[in-house]
Amino acid sequence: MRSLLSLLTVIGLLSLQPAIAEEPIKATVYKDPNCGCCHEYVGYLRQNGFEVEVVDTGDLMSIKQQAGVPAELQGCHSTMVGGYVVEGHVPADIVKRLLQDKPSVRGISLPGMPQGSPGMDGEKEAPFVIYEIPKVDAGGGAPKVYATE
Ligand SMILES: [Cu+2]
Repeated sequence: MRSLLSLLTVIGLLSLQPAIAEEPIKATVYKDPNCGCCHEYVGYLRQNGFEVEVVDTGDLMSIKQQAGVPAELQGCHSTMVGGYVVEGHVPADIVKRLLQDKPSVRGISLPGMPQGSPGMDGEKEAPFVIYEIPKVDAGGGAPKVYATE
């Protein structure tokens, strides 16, 4: 009886494994309908295990204001994922790290649409610097670096 139970447990764990690995991460991307690189970024997220809902809007500004993104950290599109806001062309592995680490921030941002970043054309010329979007406005202080890639 006991070995049957443990066998069932093993089978149960085995069948759980792929479900966990393949579970898509739900995200919503707010973008301008005419933004090409934003559209490319949505495709990139989908290729990297995200289930993306796209909201086209001509009023991104109020979305960013509601999300508490300061002007200097605003990207060309806003991705809402796991209670965070992700601004701009942030690499997927860094978004996944954010969701695992769960830091006490509003979100993260890769400002300025650097060449060669996910969804952007061109060759990468310098490391991507991803900043924290603080929960409380830092009041003019320099933004903290979350990750460099
Ligand atoms: Cu862009």
